[in-house]
Amino acid sequence: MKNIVILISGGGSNMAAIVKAAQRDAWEDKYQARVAAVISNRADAGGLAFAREHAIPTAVLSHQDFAQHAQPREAFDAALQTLIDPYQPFLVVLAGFMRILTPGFVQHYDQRLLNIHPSLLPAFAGLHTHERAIEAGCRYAGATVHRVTAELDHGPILAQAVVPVLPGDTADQLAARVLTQEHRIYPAAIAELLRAG
Ligand code: NHR
Ligand code: GAR
Repeated sequence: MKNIVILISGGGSNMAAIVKAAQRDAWEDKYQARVAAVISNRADAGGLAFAREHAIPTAVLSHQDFAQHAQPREAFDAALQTLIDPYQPFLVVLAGFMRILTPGFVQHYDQRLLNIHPSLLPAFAGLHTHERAIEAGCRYAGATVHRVTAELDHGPILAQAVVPVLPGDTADQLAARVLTQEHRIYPAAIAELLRAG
């Protein structure tokens, strides 16, 4: 069985889209693959309830608990690795996960770590992508599925979707339009990697 471990921080709608695609498209029969666990760095992440309702094991690892460490990010990532590794994941999928990961963590999951970023990379790496796209006068925005490398939002691109920026759009309106497309391309990109083996 190929295990997929999903990391979230919030609503988890991308995670839910992946779980639903895995069930609808019978990933377990087709690819011997399943969402094996959902891990959040926030106890109040909305997505945890969805995962529990779907009988997927969940864990919470709060980054705030590592603030007192000499190297908080390294310590958090080491603990995260300890939670993930028992699943021997084929893929570790960031889905609205909001903590920058250390080079050591990224190296450990070399080639197996994916992210979805709410912009047309290489434009607008980092945060507040929708505000920045509107501010720049972009006519098009979108989302990018990419492999995660040590350099933030710069890994090889696996899939993209484009949406128009409409006159008068607020960041929230644009975010909602982009999110709908995220729910389509993220499961599709993962299925392609599962097919490729
Ligand atoms: N880690 C690495 N090494 N490389 C990437 O490409 C990563 C990553 C971790 C997360 C997602 C990314 C996004 O799609 C992602 C890609 C968080 C931040 C951030 O600044 C930036 C980009 C992304 C995720 N986080 C703050 C931090 O100090 C915290 C912000 C918060 O908690 O709200 O880690 O956009
Ligand atoms: C998505 O738009 C995702 O691309 C973005 O946050 C949203 C999460 O929604 N990710 C980032 O901004 C990462 N920094 P979700 O929790 O409902 O999937």
